[in-house]
Amino acid sequence: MKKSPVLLLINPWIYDFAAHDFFARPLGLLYLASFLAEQGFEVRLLDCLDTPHARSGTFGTGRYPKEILPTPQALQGIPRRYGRYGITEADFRARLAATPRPDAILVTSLMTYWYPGVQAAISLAREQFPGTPVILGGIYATLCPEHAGKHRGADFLATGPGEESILSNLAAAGLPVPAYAETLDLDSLPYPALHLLSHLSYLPLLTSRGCPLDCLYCASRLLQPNYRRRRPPAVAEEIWYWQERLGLQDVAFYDDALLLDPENHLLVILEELERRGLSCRFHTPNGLHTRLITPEVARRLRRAGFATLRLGVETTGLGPERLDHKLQAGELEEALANLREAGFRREEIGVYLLIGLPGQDEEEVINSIRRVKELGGAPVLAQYSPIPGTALWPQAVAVSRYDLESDPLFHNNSLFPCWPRFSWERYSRLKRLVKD
Ligand code: B12
Ligand code: SF4
Repeated sequence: MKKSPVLLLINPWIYDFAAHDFFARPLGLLYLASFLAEQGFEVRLLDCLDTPHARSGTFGTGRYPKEILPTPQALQGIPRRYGRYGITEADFRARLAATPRPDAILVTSLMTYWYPGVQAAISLAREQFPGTPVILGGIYATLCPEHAGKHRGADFLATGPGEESILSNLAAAGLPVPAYAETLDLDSLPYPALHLLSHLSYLPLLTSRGCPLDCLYCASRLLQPNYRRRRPPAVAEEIWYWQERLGLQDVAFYDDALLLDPENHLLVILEELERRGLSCRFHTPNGLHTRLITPEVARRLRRAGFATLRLGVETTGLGPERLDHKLQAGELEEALANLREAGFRREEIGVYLLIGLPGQDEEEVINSIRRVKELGGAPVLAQYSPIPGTALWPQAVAVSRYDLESDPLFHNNSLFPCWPRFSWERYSRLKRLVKD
């Protein structure tokens, strides 16, 4: 029998000032892994973030191990400790050494400003396997193709959804690939290869890809140009499948637009789970569309066991300066009242407030924090990260005190790159206001 080509899939380290596993797993790479296994490849995974940290927080979240590193030249002067999050370099080398020589190495990428981790992983993998082709894909590769192409040491760069491009990239790298008829039907893809992770503590789940809205600061459309949904029974079946095998109760939705058209999507999924007698604890680390939280939706979320809610609100201001089309007068008030009425406690209702936007006034943030608290929600400050290709990018570049176009390190949200008068003291004041 002919031997299957071996592919080594790598999820690199995070290099940053701060990182927390708040339901973060490399779902894109895991989807690619199962897709390739189905196409006949032998797939090996090396996930730099798959450490036993997970149970240090609630619901399987937690703190990654961190090794302090020198701060890169471009970020000098930031009074926080830069470092590498995840497994140690020695561990990475040992795992590479224990892997049979692969026919190709596939590397994923997430935040644009985490590229030093990508670079480090590629360079060590090349040391161990000289001559093996390296293909880089994922979010950083898609949002910064020029930078990724020039600087990261891969032989091939893949942008956009990997299922559409990986076979032609492997063929270009000289591997034999099967014929494959592309499909837009998400339910025809195999489940992500969650079983390859050693320390999984919750199920990451996607019921759709993309988002039909177009908020000025968001990259959703650049990453997934078509909004597509799975069929509700297929989603329920996947949850059942993983619960049977992995016995995990916590489920984290990764959707950009989970709540759209609830009567035909999320509520049907929840109904199906109830019919099957499945009990889960759900988390929505990505913001939900606030205006869609009707009394009925709120009741159903409560009954189904939603434990971590995050609402995508940006700001409570309703003037023309809003950068999204997500909220109109009275909608936040109504959504929060509906959630409280359904039995959610304040600390369970996290309301994302985007801070550090170009031209954003600190007063507006203060008002938003106060308003959310008054309404019975818990404000959660989400620091803005400027993203190339988004409608807000030109303005971000114009106001930033960093040369955003020269280096994606400057997209780091910890820098507040688009608040010209930023100071840690101001930020601490805002954080205190959230807590008080
Ligand atoms: C889920 C999600 C999260 C999750 C966890 C993500 C994770 N795995 O770690 C949570 C909620 C924790 C999160 C947090 C944040 N996130 Co986020 N997140 C997302 C989201 C919605 C989906 C990512 C995802 O899993 N998609 C599903 C999979 C299937 O798609 P995928 O990863 O892209 O993979 C596909 C392709 O890229 C490709 N591919 C992937 N790897 C490879 C490899 C090869 C070789 C090939 C060929 C192809 C390939 O094929 C895959 C399958 O089709 C994206 C937006 C989006 N629509 O993508 C934002 C996004 C990545 N997040 C973003 C931001 C800003 C943040 C935060 C900073 C928000 C904040 N202010 O706090 C934090 C920071 C996280 C941290 N740890 O510090 C930005 C990116 C900013 C940037 N500069 O890069 C995005 C783009 C959203 C946006 N605003 O537009 N996030
Ligand atoms: S609603 Fe959310 S996912 Fe959709 S475009 Fe706006 S920020 Fe992006």
